[in-house]
Amino acid sequence: MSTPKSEPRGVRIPPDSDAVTRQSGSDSTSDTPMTRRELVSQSAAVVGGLALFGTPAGAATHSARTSIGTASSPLHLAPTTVPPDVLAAGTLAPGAPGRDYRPVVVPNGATLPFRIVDGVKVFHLIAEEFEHEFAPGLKALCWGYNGRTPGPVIEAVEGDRVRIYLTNKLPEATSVHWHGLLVPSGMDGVAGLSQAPIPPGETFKYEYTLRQHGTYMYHSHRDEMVQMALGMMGMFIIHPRAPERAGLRRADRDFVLLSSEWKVLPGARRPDPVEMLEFNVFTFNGKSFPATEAMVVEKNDYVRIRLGNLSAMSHHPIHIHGHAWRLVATDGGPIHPAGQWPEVSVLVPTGTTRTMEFVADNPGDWAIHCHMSHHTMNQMGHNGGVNMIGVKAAPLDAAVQSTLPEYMSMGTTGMGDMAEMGMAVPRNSIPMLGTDGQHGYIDMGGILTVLKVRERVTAESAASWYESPPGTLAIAATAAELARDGVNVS
Ligand SMILES: [Cu+2]
Repeated sequence: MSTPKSEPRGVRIPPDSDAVTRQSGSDSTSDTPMTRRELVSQSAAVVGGLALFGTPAGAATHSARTSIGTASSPLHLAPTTVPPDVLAAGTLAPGAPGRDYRPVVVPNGATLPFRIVDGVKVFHLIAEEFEHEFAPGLKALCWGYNGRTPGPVIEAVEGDRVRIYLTNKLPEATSVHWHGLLVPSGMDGVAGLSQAPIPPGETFKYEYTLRQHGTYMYHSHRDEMVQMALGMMGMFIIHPRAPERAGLRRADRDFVLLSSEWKVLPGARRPDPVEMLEFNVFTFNGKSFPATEAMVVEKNDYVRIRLGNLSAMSHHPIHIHGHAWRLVATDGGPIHPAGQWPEVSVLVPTGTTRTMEFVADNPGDWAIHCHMSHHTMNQMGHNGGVNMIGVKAAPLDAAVQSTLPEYMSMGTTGMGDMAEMGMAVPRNSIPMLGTDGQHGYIDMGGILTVLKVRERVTAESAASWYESPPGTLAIAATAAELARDGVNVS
């Protein structure tokens, strides 16, 4: 890629972002105007400022002005808040939760524990089969990591050295790819291309230094069609080492949601990996609404939601109610503030992540869901067969009832009420499952969750529905109101 020397892609480099910005182009070639000698001397200056990393941001007043990986670094470089040679030196202490980052929240999920051995963060993933519940009433044998799908979130800090063991307890070979991570080729995890497949029973070791920050993923890269359809995926979060230095805001609540899609025929024991079109189970973090765990935040919290999508075939436009959010990063890196679009829906194509941030300033219960209406529907919405809407069913019902007295046509006025009728369903299936809300039945499922914005988060306010203040709830219009406003409903 040819990068303009001083103003990559039209982004103006602030006059003071000299040394490291330029130096950061050094490891790749000659597209910066700096000589090798200049580079060495400036690197020394940078290393001199190294002690500042790991100290509170306010204490750091100058030195290594790293490009923020957004505004001023050429696009082919890793998004980083510390100079590349500092990362390469491998001298940064392992990032610690609380000190270096505020841990993410994983609704319905978990983060992967680690131990530190000689300065290296050691993780252990176990690829295995287990029984997974998508929502009450629907279980299937899935494949994933450490007993869950998606696998536990790997959470680390830019500059960390990580060593990740993968033990294969599946009946076939596997491998794991680090989606979006800038790793050595031999660590990239594509079976056959970058490494040998990991046979059943074997444990492989991946080890590299995290030289970027952002929202990434991991997933099987061997027999992907089968292994990913059965659930072999997870998220990989790398916190910036020095966010304030790079103008990045710390979030009060930092959520991680990975969407996926499945074909589970009613009564089937396993998801069908051969399905290409007609998926019937749609999930956030492996759960279909109403099994998705609500995301609870306090009014005026600065909220980050990291959306990943590893569906086999679908892209998901994820929509937020009651707020507008900004797209601040993708799995390619952070977006310069000037380029951050305000949105209320963001398309998350499969194989990507989208990181959204907003101030939760609007108290209430707000849906966050895929806007493809078939993706907020559970199984039977897709196996329902005949379209009965508008059909005058009485004559048909009368005819059928002569042999099947219980028979009644369904769905002639729409399907919204079918969910709560509690119709008999095939074993191990969730035909039209929704749930009781405060104001009636919520007839949705799939990729939907609830953002609860509370004045004060307590166990009680988190567990209950939002109570609308007087005058702020839609209710039936009175005759007097209709007359007053000249609304004729006859
Ligand atoms: Cu969708």
